[in-house]
Amino acid sequence: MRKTCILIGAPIDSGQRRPGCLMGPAAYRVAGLGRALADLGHAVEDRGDVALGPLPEMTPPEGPVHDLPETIGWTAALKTAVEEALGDGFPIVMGGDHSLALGTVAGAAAHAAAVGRPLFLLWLDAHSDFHTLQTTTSGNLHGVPVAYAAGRDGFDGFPPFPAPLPPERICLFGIRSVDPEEHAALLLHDVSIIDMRVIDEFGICAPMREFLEKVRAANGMLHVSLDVDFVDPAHAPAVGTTVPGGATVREAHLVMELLHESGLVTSLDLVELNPFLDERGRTARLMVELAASIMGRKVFDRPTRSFG
Ligand code: HAR
Ligand code: MN
Ligand code: MN
Ligand code: MN
Repeated sequence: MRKTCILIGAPIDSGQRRPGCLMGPAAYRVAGLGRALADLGHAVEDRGDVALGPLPEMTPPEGPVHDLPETIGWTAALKTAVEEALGDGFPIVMGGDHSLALGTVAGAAAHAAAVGRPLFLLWLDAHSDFHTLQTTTSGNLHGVPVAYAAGRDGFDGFPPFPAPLPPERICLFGIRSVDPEEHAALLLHDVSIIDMRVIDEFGICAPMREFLEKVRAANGMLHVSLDVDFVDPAHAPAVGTTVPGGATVREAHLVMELLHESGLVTSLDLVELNPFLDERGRTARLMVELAASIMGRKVFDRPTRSFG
């Protein structure tokens, strides 16, 4: 189905300490994201980069939390951008580190609440990103957005999350790095956890289909947040937080193909690309190809689902 893809640049690197993610939107444009989507027959509207609004006045908290006012500022800006874009089409947010999802998921949740549908969240990542401002030891706020979306306490200074997601509407897929505090909190929440151990044993398809069936049965909207480090660093080196043992290129494409076939995805983040760490643009190009897969590109376009 032809969609109106709305590209939103989110040049954000306040969510961690290594500079470079703010070049992400430019790298996606150079790698031809818009062209790839247009080639699939979609309408493409690039809304440019989101601007950071006024920062909240606050005394920075004690402890490790890094760049809190900036991150709160970006959260407000991205929430508005995604909520508006969902009224007009299919938002694709070009990050920027994963702290941008504090805003994008909030925007999607606000839109879903307004249209009276439940929002589901698929988190494709090496990490669970389930810290709060209180539990993070690194202080890097790219490690907290799932907890914010789940409505956990510990987000002083942030706007309250609109319509927090019950944990059973959240799926962490591909994870293989979970801090002790996150682990303890996840045990108390019924988030569905498809870690690499599950994927090794059952493959991509069965767990993904199970989650998608839940979304379909609830007539849900589905926000997909794709972290570069979901893919194994051998194929996607341009990320600050590499964890070996990730998805292969084909596994990542298969996830995207299943998501496309489901017809359930309503918004997408592309996060954590650090072009400064890339090798001749290969990670940026892989991410563009994965985005094309989720928007309908196929290896071979069979008229029916048969293999003869
Ligand atoms: N859990 C670690 C921390 O909080 C690492 C978080 C890394 N997060 C991302 N996004 N790169 O998934 O510091
Ligand atoms: Mn900083
Ligand atoms: Mn992440
Ligand atoms: Mn990650």
